[in-house]
Amino acid sequence: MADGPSRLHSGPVSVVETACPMDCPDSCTVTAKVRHGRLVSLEGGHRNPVTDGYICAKIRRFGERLTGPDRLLYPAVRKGAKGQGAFRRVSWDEALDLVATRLRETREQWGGEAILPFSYGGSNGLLTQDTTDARLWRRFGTSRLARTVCAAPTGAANEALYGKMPSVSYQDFVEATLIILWGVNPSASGIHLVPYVREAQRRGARLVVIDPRRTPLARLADLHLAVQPGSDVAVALAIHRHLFEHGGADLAFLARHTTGSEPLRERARPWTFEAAAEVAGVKAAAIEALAEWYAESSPALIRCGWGLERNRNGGNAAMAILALPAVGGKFGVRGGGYAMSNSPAWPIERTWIGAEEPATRLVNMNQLGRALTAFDPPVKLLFVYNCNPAVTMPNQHLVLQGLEREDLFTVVFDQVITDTAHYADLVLPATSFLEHYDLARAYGPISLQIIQPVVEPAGEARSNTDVFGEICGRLNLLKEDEPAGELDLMLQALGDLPGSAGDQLRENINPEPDCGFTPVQFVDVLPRTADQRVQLFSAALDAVAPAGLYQYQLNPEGERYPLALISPASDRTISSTLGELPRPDVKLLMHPDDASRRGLEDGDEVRVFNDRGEVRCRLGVSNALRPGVVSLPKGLWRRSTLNGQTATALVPDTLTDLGGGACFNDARVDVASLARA
Ligand SMILES: Nc1nc2c(c(=O)[nH]1)N[C@H]1C(S)=C(S)[C@@H](COP(=O)(O)OP(=O)(O)OC[C@H]3O[C@@H](n4cnc5c(=O)[nH]c(N)nc54)[C@H](O)[C@@H]3O)O[C@H]1N2
Ligand SMILES: Nc1nc2c(c(=O)[nH]1)N[C@H]1C(S)=C(S)[C@@H](COP(=O)(O)OP(=O)(O)OC[C@H]3O[C@@H](n4cnc5c(=O)[nH]c(N)nc54)[C@H](O)[C@@H]3O)O[C@H]1N2
Ligand SMILES: [Mo]
Repeated sequence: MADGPSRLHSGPVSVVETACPMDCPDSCTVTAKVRHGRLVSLEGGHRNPVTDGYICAKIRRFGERLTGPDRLLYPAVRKGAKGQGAFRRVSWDEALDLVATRLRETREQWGGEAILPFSYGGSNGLLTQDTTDARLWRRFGTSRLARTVCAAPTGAANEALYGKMPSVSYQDFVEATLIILWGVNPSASGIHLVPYVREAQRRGARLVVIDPRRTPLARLADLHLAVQPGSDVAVALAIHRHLFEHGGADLAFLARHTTGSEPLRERARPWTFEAAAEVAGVKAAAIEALAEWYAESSPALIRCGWGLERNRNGGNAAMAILALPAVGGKFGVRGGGYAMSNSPAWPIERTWIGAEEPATRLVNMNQLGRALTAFDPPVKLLFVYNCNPAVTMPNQHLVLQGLEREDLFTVVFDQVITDTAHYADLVLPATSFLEHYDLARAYGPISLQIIQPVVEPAGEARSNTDVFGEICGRLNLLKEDEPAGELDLMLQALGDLPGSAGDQLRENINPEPDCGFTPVQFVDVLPRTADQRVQLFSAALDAVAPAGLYQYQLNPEGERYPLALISPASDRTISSTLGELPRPDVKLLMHPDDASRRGLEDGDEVRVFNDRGEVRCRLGVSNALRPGVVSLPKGLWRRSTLNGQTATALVPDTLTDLGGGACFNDARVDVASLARA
């Protein structure tokens, strides 16, 4: 914190180059314009060549969050009922003493595992999570958190098959002659990919989109498979079957670079085009066309997204999809293979934490509601940061029920007074990426950039590194001379980065990882499995997955609730970040057939319900959705619907087949008019 008048960029006008850490694959370079210490504008910068010159409309508006009415400016303690959001300002000293005292008392009385640190940190750089915070929790011996809300099933699949090999970067999409966008909507979730896909099309590439919704790129595709949510594993296995049975399998590649192709072939055998079409609700001929195109095209590229993983079948779906380039022999050429999270391109060890993980209780974050209401020993102290679980975790009703517990002490450390912060006993104000140092690692294209403060922190906001460093200090958990402040940690992290990345970053150069910016799979990078082969089948995982590997399971709730609810990323928020800003009418989207069957019309007020909850909002009738599927935006705040429940109220807290992931797109619901309720 500055203890005098602000000096930072306080001249008439300055231009600061920084980067965006939001949870989006792209990681834009951002040029901030500041006048007399106040932010004037945010525009695209040029250091990251892929995001060259433009940023999304959301981040352009980030200034509205920075100084908006929801911004947290001071530490404060609760003075009303939980959920009410009434607070009394306290000093940082009081606040930090309170945290330290509560941590000590809770551990003494209930044991360290009664403390649950809760963070996801998707929209954080490398320094605002897993630095002094991890040091605190590890050394103090709290419960551990499995950060599974996102990318757990796809991550488990990528790890199992390829040991998380870096994948095809955006720049190389233009080389592909067939691009399959599978369960991904870059027009909202990573906009800088779109021009590369369009350029590939201009050069003659075929485009296939597999998505229950007609997304903007689905409209421009040669083939759109509007599959039923959760059926991807069947579609992928039908393509495998075709490859194995009609000469499309690359036997030489399989022999040399893989293990386990036989069991995969066996599991694929029942999945004729007709069988897969039946489950997916699409035409068998369409799957056949896709299989033939895939067999005959090279370079053929599959972009595996995250929409398909959020389902009980998500892990198996991701495995079956990621196995396709191995069976089809699509690696070894620029633009061929698969594209997924590229964060493994920078293998960063986080040595700066300086503490080993203890063997304490591991809590799956997707079951926060259960953890707060049914665990023994109970959770008595919850410390939430980098996360907004009241609206982003499954089974919202149970999460809120847990947060309402009078005997639970909840700390929420955030930039704004989120829906979760309304339930806090203590709120702490956090800085944003425009107010602190950090490192932004992209996970679509490959890049690593420095984030630097652009303006002074609003009010008394402080950075995570500083605050957790201070708490460590109050609990005597710091070793002598250990860096615990923001800038010290930044310098330490730069020193600990692989190769000369740290030195290059200091000199404002884009560092290049060992695999290069645009790796060709099986040329520049090999699987990071023990034997450097693709593990197409693992007996261990086969035993863990409820139905076994490469198997499909039906959602039994479909019998009572005929509509599948999905809740994908929207262009208004990043998860729930920026969800506080005013947004136009929020709608449940539904196909015209499903609407007329229920006597519903566009603009009607409806209730979307199942046994878990009910969301009240307006209806949007749209043929962009396939019949039988309805959609609500991800990341809504409670104020965005008519009754304060959001999509997560309808989402089960069951876990995916692999990776313990969330089943956001595996909800079954029905819809009725509110007027007639
Ligand atoms: N603007 C914006 N950008 C974001 C985010 C955001 O909230 N807003 N979130 C960021 C984060 S945290 C993530 S993880 C990524 C996610 O980015 P994406 O990978 O694009 O994931 P989603 O938006 O969840 O879903 C993508 C598509 O999958 C479809 N889908 C849903 N269920 C299924 C299914 O069962 N099978 C198939 N084939 N498709 C299905 C949806 O209709 C949707 O169009 O985006 C990041 N970027
Ligand atoms: N219905 C539905 N829900 C979903 C999904 C879905 O598909 N459907 N997708 C899920 C996915 S993919 C994800 S990744 C999760 C994400 O869910 P969350 O992890 O809850 O992410 P956000 O909603 O972005 O909340 C992050 C919070 O951290 C705060 N923050 C940012 N930077 C800092 C910092 O430096 N310090 C501190 N202390 N706080 C900071 C932000 O202000 C924000 O309130 O949402 C999931 N929720
Ligand atoms: Mo995510």
